[in-house]
Amino acid sequence: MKKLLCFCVLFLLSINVPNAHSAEYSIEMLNKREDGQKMVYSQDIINIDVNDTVKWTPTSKGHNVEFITVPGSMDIPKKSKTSKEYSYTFDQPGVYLYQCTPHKSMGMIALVIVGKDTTNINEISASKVVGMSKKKLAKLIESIDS
Ligand SMILES: [Cu+2]
Repeated sequence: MKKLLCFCVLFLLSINVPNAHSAEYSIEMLNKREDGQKMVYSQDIINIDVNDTVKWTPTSKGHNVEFITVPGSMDIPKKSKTSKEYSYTFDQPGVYLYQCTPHKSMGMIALVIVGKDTTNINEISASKVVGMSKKKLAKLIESIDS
């Protein structure tokens, strides 16, 4: 009985180790989303853990992923090729802002929040976005705060 209890405790401990398994999430690049929004990613904000991967799929053609603001002093990842699948593994916590280069003025921007860390939100909010993306960015940031 004691042995069984010990096994159970070990088992519970083992499944609670953070980042024991990193996950992969999928985001689609779309001309039109189910909610009627045009030129959008399937998710405006995605919350993931450190070391998780996001894979962007070119469900509609003509889109890409270009990071604008990333946490701290890390380098901005290279922008992806238009109409190609793209994956990125987020090993640094914080908020990441990205846009679609061809539709950056049409509000085609989105956020990745890694490890629930929003300490760089002021840099995100000061990011240079254009056209309809200005309003959208403000809206996205507002939705994080609430
Ligand atoms: Cu686009």
